[in-house]
Amino acid sequence: MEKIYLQKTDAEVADLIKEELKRQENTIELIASENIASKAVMEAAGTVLTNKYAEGKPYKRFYNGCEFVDKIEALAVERVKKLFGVEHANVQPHSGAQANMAVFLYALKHGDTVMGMDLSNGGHLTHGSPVNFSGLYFNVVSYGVNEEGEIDYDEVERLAVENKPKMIICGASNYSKIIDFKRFKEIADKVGAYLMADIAHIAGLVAGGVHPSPVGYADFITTTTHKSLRGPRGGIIMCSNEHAAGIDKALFPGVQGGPLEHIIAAKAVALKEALQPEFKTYAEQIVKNAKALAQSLMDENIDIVGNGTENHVMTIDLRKTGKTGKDVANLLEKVGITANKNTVPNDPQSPFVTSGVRIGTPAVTTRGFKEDDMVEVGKIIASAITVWDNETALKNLRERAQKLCDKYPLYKD
Ligand code: DSN
Repeated sequence: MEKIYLQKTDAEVADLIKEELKRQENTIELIASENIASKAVMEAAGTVLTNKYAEGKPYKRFYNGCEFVDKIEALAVERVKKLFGVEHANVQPHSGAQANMAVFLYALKHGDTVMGMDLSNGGHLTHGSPVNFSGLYFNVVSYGVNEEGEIDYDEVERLAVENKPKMIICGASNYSKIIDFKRFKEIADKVGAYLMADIAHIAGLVAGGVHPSPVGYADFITTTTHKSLRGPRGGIIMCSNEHAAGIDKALFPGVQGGPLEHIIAAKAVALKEALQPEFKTYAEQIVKNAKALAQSLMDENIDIVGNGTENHVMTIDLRKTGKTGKDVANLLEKVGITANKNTVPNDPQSPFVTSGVRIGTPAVTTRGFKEDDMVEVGKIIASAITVWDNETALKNLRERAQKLCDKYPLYKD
């Protein structure tokens, strides 16, 4: 991955990228929303396609010279349709947030009522957080999870009947159970609401057939491409033909200008990878690894919200330890494990401190970690929380983490 021209032109940036590569190589990445894109994906992202303006849709552009980007974008669209079995796909969203914004613009009017999962209960900023456009310009009714970290569907139904939202959002950034899309659709139908499924976190699991698909239930499906789907950073919107023209118009010119064709090419490559039989094995292994990690932690007397996971993600509940999520996430970085602080249900701490740490397995599974390795990762985490500020013990744990990193190089050639 030598970057000859970059090194000559801007050694400062080139050296920092090298440092970041080293950091990734020598760290066990447990941030549930991160992954390790293939060299092919990165190669496509770093191409002359970055030079091209292509506002509009394939074969209907506002600029000339789009012959090849048209073909690339059309390929990406076809691959999304095949992978998820949808009628229409737009691969232009720069991110999941932009994809969600376009759905809001298409489906809602300023001030309409929308229901989504509360951010501190595992939802997402764009699902109605008061500091986000979704919370600032719409009337938001939030639902949460119970102490076991599960959505209470009866409560969602009660809130929907009471508040008559125009759209209900399902999907989460931190949810360790399987989402019941059918039940959400029944609730949405009962109150005449649109249903939007944001599958950003689980897209790879849905693509791999490990989690149920919202297709056939949700009116709009949005996702990012860089989480469990393992592509470049970006977003996708999927819907039926009925909403296709409106959704496309909401994204461009409604939300975005020119699409990032270099990233769209990288999305096409990632989608081709996700269509291979090996991807199904990968998706299955993500969940097996998450279950093994959850079990290992619980065996070491560490609480997990909901006592396990059916997903790629789980939350360590630190309440009985007296430690905070913020401090434990910083401690883990010392022993070579990256994770992020996260609230637990009914968290007594603020979102900046928290009583939990979110951990997930998409990235380590890409590296090749298997269940046995996850047991060791669980032991390292549990020991770190116990030994706390014993520098010698922490150094020893750092060495154990390094052994796992050395066993599974980030990029094999
Ligand atoms: N920030 C992402 C996550 O970490 O889950 C969601 O967009």
